[in-house]
Amino acid sequence: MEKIIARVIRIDLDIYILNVESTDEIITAKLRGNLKKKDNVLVGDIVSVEKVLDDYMINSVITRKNSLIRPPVSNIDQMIIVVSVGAPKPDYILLDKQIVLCLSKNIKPIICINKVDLVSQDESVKNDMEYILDVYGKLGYTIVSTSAKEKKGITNLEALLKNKTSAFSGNSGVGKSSITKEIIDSHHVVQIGDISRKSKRGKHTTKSVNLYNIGENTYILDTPGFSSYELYDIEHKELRKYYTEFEKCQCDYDDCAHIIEDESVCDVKRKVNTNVIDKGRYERYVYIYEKLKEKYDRRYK
Ligand SMILES: Nc1nc2c(ncn2[C@@H]2O[C@H](COP(=O)(O)OP(=O)(O)O)[C@@H](O)[C@H]2O)c(=O)[nH]1
Ligand SMILES: [Mg+2]
Ligand SMILES: [Zn+2]
Repeated sequence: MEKIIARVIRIDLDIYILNVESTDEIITAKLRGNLKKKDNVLVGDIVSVEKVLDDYMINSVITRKNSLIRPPVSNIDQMIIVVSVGAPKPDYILLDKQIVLCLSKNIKPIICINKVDLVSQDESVKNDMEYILDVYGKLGYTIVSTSAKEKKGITNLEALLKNKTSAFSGNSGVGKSSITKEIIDSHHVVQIGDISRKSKRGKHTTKSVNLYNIGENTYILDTPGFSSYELYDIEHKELRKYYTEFEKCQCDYDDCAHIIEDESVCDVKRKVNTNVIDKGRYERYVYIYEKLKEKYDRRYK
């Protein structure tokens, strides 16, 4: 019996489409009975497969690095958080929430500023671009600038993807599909829709989660459903752990939430007032904290 290690790149009802690690060959498989529980196997999982006569069967799932609920995916190394500097304008609350989500899931956040071709048109676009480069650059996050329209910066972005599994996120209209299409097309990725049609199961819907193999050990995740950025696992009290700029602060109390505490005891507040910490980042922290607290307070009601 042949034993194979493969990556789940798409799920069509009960058909699992896999990329075989050693050959990059694409195969379809079914689940062994013991795995047949919803969400036991996710797109992104690395699985152990056996060939039984002519059929491939998934025997087990190798321990995950991480997993997300919406979309249901696993083993994400980095998130390409796409923000557009114009049409739509950057949504900074969303950007900060996405960074928090990444840090809480051990995913490296990479900020991709798209639509940089619009910078020359408008002063406010330029200001947003400078704000992101300054504030998020100082925090140590990797930032890449692109124009999917003019095909600029895409190779810089691609260089960051090597040997990693990357998900693209960002609000609607920022250019995720344009960027991923550009990358997928240039790598001549096998069209997975064809395989699922051959299997005569389900329909090829745009909602499905696809993991594209764009080179040795390099995958990108294209999820049209990546619109829910609810911080479902995080309590308001924990939120502060995911703010890099708070790490160096010496508040008087270890459990300082940096919310109601006075400047005399809260070093975060002092650093906001002296512009060491960006005021916008802090105000958004307070906003997200309050939202998480409301949810927490409602939890048993
Ligand atoms: N000016 C400009 N428009 C872009 C750029 N990238 C995407 N767009 C346009 O923005 C709109 C939304 O792009 P899309 O890729 O569908 O965004 P998504 O919702 O994030 O997948 C489309 O009309 C694109 O043509 C860019 O770099 N510059
Ligand atoms: Mg899209
Ligand atoms: Zn504090």
